[in-house]
Amino acid sequence: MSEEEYFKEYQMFTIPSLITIILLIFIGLIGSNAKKNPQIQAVAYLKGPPNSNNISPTGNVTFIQNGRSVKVRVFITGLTPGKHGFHVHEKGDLSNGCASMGGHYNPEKVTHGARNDKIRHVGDLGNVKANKDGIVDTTFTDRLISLTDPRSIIGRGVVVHEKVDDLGKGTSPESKKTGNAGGRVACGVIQKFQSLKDIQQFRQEH
Ligand SMILES: [Cu+2]
Ligand SMILES: [Zn+2]
Repeated sequence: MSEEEYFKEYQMFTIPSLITIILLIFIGLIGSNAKKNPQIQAVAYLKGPPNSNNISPTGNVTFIQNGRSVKVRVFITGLTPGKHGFHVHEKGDLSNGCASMGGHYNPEKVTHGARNDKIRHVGDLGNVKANKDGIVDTTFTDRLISLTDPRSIIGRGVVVHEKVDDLGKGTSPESKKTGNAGGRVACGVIQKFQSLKDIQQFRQEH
């Protein structure tokens, strides 16, 4: 066998083999990803009316169920700098903008509180803090909200408020109900997602 023939045969053998190996690696990666991601996930795309600077707050909140707790990732732009009350509200109803989302999600009919308080609304997620550019970029874990029954927040609303939530520590009676967080500057409906494809499709539709 000449060197050229040998090389041709070598190529014929190796190129299809390489393709097969690459394909197998890909299939393996997809498979392991599916196994690694059995968690229930949800997302809310937030939108709000233009503020005094004519900027509309927008953002997204991602929820990942991790055993009994839920990891919450928040990204919002267009807010005024400082702390803003951040809650899950009862209804995923945008028929009258953020105003139709009802009160704080409170299935146990208790008083308003901070995220780390023993007594709080299920929807009480405290405050998020916007930096000097009006951006919130934060992650936290909560043990009371859930993406499964009976305290599921799927189909309910996320609301970002104009002002800081006093976490039930204020002096007015309203403090134990709403935290005096003021108006609603952005909101969105919490939607369940199984895969990245669902998220892409949802983004195209909205
Ligand atoms: Cu609220
Ligand atoms: Zn509350």
